[in-house]
Amino acid sequence: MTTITLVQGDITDQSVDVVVNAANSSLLGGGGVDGAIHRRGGPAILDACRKLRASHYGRGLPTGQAVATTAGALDARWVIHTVGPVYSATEDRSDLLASCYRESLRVADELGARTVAFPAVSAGIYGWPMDDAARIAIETVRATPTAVEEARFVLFDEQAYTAFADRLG
Ligand code: AR6
Repeated sequence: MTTITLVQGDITDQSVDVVVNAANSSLLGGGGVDGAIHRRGGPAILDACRKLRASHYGRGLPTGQAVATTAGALDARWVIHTVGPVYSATEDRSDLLASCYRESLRVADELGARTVAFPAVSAGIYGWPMDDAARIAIETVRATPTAVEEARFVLFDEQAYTAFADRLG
């Protein structure tokens, strides 16, 4: 059984096996949680991302997929980079967002990780409404078979924390 826990705070402060990054398909960094992870984790993460681009993802990491690198100077063993969908009011992209969580857990299982910290993927710059992002995140983690013992959602502000807490019940 995977225990879902909620923390309000900064994901780069977490001591876990895996920190999940809400990346973009370039894997070359950006703003939001992606910027924070690269800043705090240092250049080893970007180096590893560049190598992955050269070896596997010349066209970018597709939306909904996930890939692992070193966690650099973070207090974690790996960063799993996943690319959330940009929110659309006219097209249902929920399954792509769910895929981010499923694929991250699949990669975490391959690595043998037991504790995984997730941000609210797509709920920042990519514009996903927080309540719906929380619903998809929690439903998907609950429904995904995994050896991960703790899935920790790390929510940056009170509004995000409350949205996840309401969903968790
Ligand atoms: N710890 C935890 N959560 C955070 C942190 C942090 N340090 N910083 C921001 N958040 P976002 P997205 C929250 O925008 O929507 C980047 O440029 C934030 O408040 O980081 O998937 C990438 O390169 C929000 O609730 O990710 C992509 O281009 C949540 O994390 C694009 O942004 C996700 O917000 C991805 O956009």
